Amino acid sequence: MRLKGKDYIPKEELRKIQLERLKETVRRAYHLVPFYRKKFDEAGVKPEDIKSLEDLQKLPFTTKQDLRDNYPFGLFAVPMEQVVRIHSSSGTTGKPTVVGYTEHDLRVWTEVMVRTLLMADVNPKDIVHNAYGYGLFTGGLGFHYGAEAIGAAVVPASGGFTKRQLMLMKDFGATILCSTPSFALHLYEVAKEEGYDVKKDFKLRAGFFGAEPASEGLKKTVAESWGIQYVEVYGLSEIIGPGVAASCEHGSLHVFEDHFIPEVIDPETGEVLPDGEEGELVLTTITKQALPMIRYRTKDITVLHREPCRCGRTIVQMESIKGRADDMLIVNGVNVFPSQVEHVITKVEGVTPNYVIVVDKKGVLDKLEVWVEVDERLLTDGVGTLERLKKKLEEELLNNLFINAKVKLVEPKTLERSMGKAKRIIDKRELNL
Ligand code: DLL
Repeated sequence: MRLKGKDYIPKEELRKIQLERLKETVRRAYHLVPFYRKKFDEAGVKPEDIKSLEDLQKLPFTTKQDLRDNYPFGLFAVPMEQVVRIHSSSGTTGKPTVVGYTEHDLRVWTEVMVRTLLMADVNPKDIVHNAYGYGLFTGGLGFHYGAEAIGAAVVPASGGFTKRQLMLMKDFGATILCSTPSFALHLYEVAKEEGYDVKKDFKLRAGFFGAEPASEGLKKTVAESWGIQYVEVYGLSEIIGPGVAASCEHGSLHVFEDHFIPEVIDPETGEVLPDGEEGELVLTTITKQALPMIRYRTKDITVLHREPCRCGRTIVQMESIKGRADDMLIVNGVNVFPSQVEHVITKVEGVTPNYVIVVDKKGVLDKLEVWVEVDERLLTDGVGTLERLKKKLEEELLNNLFINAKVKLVEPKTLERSMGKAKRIIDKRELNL
């Protein structure tokens, strides 16, 4: 429980710790990583110029491309004999991004994962069913080490084999589920199909969900169907893995800012935005040894808030990620994220939260089609019902998001399920060009 106290540290004290750690990180990066030295020199900044937390803004950004250009280990700040773990993120194009950890880094990671799990008071009596993928992906091992450090019993289920996972969850009496939100929904759907009485057969009391965006509607569906506390977890391998931020009992995501300093910038100009304004999240690690990340552009769109949280934690709050800048669709001039489409869908009665967005081009205009699975119970209703439902969804999308999308209702269980991160967009524009 001592670690939980770190979330309540007085703000002034926190700022002091951050500044000290930031200075040290910048010094190490400059002297140990030629890439950072070159970039800082080009920008005309020296480690000594960092005298306050605001001076962070003087430093240049780091991007995924920088990691790729220095593939695999070019940004490491320690010799390989000090590296004890390597992870990598798959990356849809080109080389993966590779990240390394020293023993100290693994301790930091475990600490933030313990603080994450304490958001639902995970304790030694808990049985933690970990359905995040084990392997190069950071989800599996990140949760594993955190839960073990608490003394809970971890079931390293990893992804896939849905029916077997349900059997183990029931037979072992899992109290905690860790998975992507889309997989949690999939587990629930299969549990119903298999005839489980979800609230009686399972002992789940909380779940830790992340690695992909989830709308408020999907979170509510997952929490209510399983009857559990929904803890959101945010993170990325470049920074550490899961455990950069986690949500408290009031649903506010808190960034563990004694380890990671967040900023929000205008993605176009790079200008730092004031708290309360939406933009791209930029993160700086201030305790990591093997791979210090300075002003890393995450491409994730969010808002920071510093007003006190009802839970009493003093560390900064972050809104749930709306989406990645890469995934933002521009439909005839209107910007829209898949999570916003999801939010609209989850508010309409008669459909499930399973959907994909198909983007195509018609002349110069982008054309959007949303395929949504209807609720099984509606299949026996007449064509008229389905037609009205389709119209209703189209109207809601237009009224809420100002986009003209065509809705296609599809039969239950026809859209592909993912065992990890869900794929929500099918972009035909690239194929047509
Ligand atoms: O997804 C780490 C993780 C594992 C986080 C398990 C939470 C739970 P990457 O594979 O490197 O790492 O992907 C990082 O996933 O930049 C976001 O775009 C997205 N992401 C992660 N958490 C959330 C979240 C892991 N809670 C990328 N909400 C990030 C929305 C998320 N997007």
